[in-house]
Amino acid sequence: DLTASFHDHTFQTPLMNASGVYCYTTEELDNLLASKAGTLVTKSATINYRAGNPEPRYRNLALGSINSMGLPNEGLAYYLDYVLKKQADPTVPTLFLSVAGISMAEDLDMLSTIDQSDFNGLTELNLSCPNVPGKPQVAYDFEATEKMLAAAFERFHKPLGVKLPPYFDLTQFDIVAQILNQYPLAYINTINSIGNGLYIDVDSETVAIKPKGGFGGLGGAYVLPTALANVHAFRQRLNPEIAIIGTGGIENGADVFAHLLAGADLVQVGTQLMKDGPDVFTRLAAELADIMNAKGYHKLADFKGKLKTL
Ligand code: ORO
Repeated sequence: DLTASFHDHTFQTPLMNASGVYCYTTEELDNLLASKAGTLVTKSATINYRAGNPEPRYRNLALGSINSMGLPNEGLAYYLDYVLKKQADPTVPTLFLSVAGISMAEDLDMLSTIDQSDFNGLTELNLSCPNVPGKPQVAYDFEATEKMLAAAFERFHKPLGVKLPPYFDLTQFDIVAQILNQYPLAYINTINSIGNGLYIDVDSETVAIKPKGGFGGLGGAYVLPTALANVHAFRQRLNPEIAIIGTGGIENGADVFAHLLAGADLVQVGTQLMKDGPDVFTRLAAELADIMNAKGYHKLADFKGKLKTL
């Protein structure tokens, strides 16, 4: 039984896409709904359509991926319209709607629009896009993060989560958790890609992607231990009411199991979904079930958050 409870909701599996991957168009979103994913999240939206950065802007690598998409998206109305249509269908699970304004004003504007809509799913505020030239990742600025959350909760009355960048120093986890614990967040999603990696092809002596001279967010196997550390460090520090989505480096069922063991309630798949398409969820669900059977676990709660130390 792979049923996952999350906030006030249950999903058939704990698996879903990571925002940005396979979720730009209604066709891709429909394909995710038809897959073994328990639910989905839409591509982070800005108010208006954005073309994003020049191509090539995504590369699969042997150990993961590098991207500098620059928030290409169809605009908030497109994704809000999609989730509103789907929520009328009782066979469709609760959906996640992601927003990533280029400024705090744009974030607040989109949150107000969603608040005033009939959307009854979960909203994810992306505070961690590393790829808009000239724009810092909001959640590395602790003062800006606190201001953002205070302003967000003044006008937003629906379940809200935040997408965080990876942190690396244990004092950062202490500071960020102390900020997050002051607000009635439904969840956090950790991690976004590890920002501003640089992949170099030695044969051609060139970078792998065009934007920002080759600097881009890393995903895949490169990031798994960092992702697990962020899930676990936040689970140790956050109020128990704040759920956690673990994202980063999932290639197989064992990686899903590790995220759940570290304390994730749901997990998201980015690079591997890019490589395999939505059928990846069939394989991951089967591999997770096999591991659980071999260990004698019947449900996720049997091991979720129960990581052992030495
Ligand atoms: N890429 C990422 O890795 N994370 C984001 O939040 C956004 C993008 C992008 O659109 O470039």
